[in-house]
Amino acid sequence: MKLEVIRVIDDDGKVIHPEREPRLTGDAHRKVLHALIRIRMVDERMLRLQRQGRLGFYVSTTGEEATHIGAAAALRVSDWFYSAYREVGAALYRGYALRTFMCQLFGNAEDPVKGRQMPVHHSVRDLNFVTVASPVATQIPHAVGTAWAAKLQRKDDVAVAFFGDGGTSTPIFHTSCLFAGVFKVPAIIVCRNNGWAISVPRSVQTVTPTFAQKAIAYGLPGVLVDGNDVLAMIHTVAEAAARGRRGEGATLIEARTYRRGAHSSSDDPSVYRDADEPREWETRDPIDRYRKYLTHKGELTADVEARWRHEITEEITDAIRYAESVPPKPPLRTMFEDVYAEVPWHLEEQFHELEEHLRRHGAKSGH
Ligand SMILES: Cc1ncc(C[n+]2csc(CCOP(=O)(O)OP(=O)(O)O)c2C)c(N)n1
Ligand SMILES: [Mg+2]
Repeated sequence: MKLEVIRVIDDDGKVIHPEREPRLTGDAHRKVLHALIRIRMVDERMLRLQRQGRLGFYVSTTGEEATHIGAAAALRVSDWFYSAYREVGAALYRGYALRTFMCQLFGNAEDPVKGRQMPVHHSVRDLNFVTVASPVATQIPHAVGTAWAAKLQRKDDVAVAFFGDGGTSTPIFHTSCLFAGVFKVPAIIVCRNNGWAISVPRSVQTVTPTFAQKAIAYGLPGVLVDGNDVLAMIHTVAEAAARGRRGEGATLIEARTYRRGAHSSSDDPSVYRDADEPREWETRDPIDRYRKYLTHKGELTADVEARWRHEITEEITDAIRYAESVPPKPPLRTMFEDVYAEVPWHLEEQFHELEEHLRRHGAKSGH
């Protein structure tokens, strides 16, 4: 079976499908481009910070930004965003503050998740951006369940789940699609196919030519989209959201893109991947394509982008300085909080024992 790859612009930013072109204002377009550039620049700085030994771990999304920024631009903030570790740009797009983002990476006293998660596992409750999931694909049933809840409550919210090509090899991907189909829930199930699952290439992840076609078995529409075309992402996710809100159920989307960088700051792809492969994908860069489109349209000039880049550099420097100035660890007591609404007596006792222990052995305890 052959699926068309949904595109709006070509690699030179020329519109090839005007009927799919999202009708955005100039400001809305600039907001999307700014978000793409911002997450690219944040990734570059964070990787350098990690190499300098100032940050323990980082995951970048270089080359894949349009997948989740496009989705964020197509949805409302009231829609639920469930992601893996490569879609944090969606939280930034929704307004997650860069200083808070940095505090999470440092696990310091102002980290909203109180040092209980690895860096990059952001959780932004007021923006409906649910805790980043690292166990592969666990976020898919969560999103489907949330979508089901919206349906039962007769709300017109949708829930989107982002995961990688590797996620499709898990049982929960299949059960989630099956459930979403049977219960007709307003979920948008997005496989961000970036060609690799750490060192496992897409060719051994599945024998079907696309991931999108798996939708047929679950009675869902399956859409294949160019994940490096942000306008195609906006178009596809907006259509899926409209279906969900009309009560027509879930959509499975395969967004084709490519992981240009390492899996994470702990990975070295040179031992398993030909160095020419990422270079080929640089010619399909989502930012370059969109910049050309906006320039042709007369919505962008080089000085505007230069100003943004200057401002973003300053903003990142400020966020790093801020995070490095905050006490490096969350208060000890936070270890005993949040499981119960009120800390019960036995945990209270353990906290006091720990305090006593630290009084005696503080210098050795490292806190
Ligand atoms: C259940 C589970 N198994 C294994 C791992 C280790 N692991 C972390 S990321 C990853 C690969 C994920 O690849 P993919 O889904 O394609 O996402 P990508 O990293 O390419 O964005 C694996 C196997 C894990 N985190 N969780
Ligand atoms: Mg992958």
